[in-house]
Amino acid sequence: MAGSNGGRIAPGFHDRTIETMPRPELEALQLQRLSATVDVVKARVPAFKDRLANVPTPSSLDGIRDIPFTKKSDLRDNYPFGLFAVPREEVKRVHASSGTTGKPTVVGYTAEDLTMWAQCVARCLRGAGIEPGWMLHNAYGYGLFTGGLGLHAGAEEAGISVVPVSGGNTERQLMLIEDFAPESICCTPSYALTLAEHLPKNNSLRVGVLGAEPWSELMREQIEEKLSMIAVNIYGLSEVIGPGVACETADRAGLVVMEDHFYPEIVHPETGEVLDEGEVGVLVLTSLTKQAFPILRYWTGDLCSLTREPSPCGRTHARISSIVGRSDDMIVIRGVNVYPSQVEHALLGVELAAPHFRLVVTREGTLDNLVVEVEPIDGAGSVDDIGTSLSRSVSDALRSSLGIGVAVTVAEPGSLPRSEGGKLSRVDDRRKL
Ligand code: DLL
Repeated sequence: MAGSNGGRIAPGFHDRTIETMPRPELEALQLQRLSATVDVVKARVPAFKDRLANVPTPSSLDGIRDIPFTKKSDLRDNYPFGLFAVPREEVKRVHASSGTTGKPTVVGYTAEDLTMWAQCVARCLRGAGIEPGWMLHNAYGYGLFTGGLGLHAGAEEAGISVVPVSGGNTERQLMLIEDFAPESICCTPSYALTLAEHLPKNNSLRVGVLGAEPWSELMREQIEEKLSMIAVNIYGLSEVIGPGVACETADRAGLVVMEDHFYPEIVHPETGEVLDEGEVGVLVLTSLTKQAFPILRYWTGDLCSLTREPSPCGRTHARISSIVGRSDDMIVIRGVNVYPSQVEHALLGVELAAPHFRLVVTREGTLDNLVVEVEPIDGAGSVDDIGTSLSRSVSDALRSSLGIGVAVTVAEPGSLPRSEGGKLSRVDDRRKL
């Protein structure tokens, strides 16, 4: 696939030997590391002693299925450090992600964990086609969020010059991109679209490494077209390490899981049964080398599929599809399951609709009601002129993709919330109020 700004961006390697390791060797390594991790959790995490008492040390990779799932509630119940497997003084760093209910989810790293994490992110950046010596504008938030510091360390590990801008202050970000002329950028995809509203097409960027929130193929096309760069999907979650669990290469052929460190399974959202390759289900991840906070069969809630076919670039590690939704951000409208990503997908196919939208969910009596708020693209005309026809086109697109009719309102261009660098919540759920 051609990068749009002057030539093909080719996937590189940070650790070719590991990244192209024959699968039988990789699986032997995984089994050895899995067994060690299970033994460590049993011995050093008292909170899981009872739960794991009857779980045998796996003698094959399928043995992982005897281990119960770990859920977000386990982290909350053992807040802040109750699931750590090393003494507090060996924890060199903590991160946390905002919880939905007050207390954050806290995770910890030893010095070796931080090195491993940086190596995973370095593989992501090199695979995305970023070369040592290039500059990376890092607009992920620095702080408790894993995005900023995670990408920062990976860039340094890969020999990439990093500009630690963090999130927010879009004016300054635009100035720095113009003045420093970085070849690459990392930020959320919604923030890349915010920047694209102001940056000229002939900018210096060639590669964007975007993630931390769901985005669609159509959104990728828009970002690539508006910024004339390739846009590569990076995935991760703080509970498992942060960014760098999986990432596309410049080929954009699925997200390669760093399988020597994280063991992926796809399971049925209701039964928990392990699904076959290609089937969509919940991604469950087990850390294979983490020391401070080893995690067994973590229920990510993220829905995707998996393949173990080798990648076009020669990588042998399994690949996951883009995240198609979460098992828990699903909105049920008149019995139909609706994911924000489906709405986004439908919207991006409507000619005059901007890629900014919000889902407002209200409850009338016992019925949930969904209103989709959209904006026309700049220059499409005033809301008075085109509002009615745009809302009809969007309703039609939503009816054909969701199978139900939903109300659509058209807002003034620029009025819906934009990403300020952090994750953008597209759902305004007023049922809880
Ligand atoms: O978002 C880590 C990260 C930082 C990933 C920077 C990529 C880039 P958390 O704040 O713990 O960690 O949120 C994790 O975000 O379970 C997914 O639901 C969602 N998510 C992360 N990456 C993607 C992606 C970071 N590429 C949660 N596509 C995960 C879809 C994503 N969803």
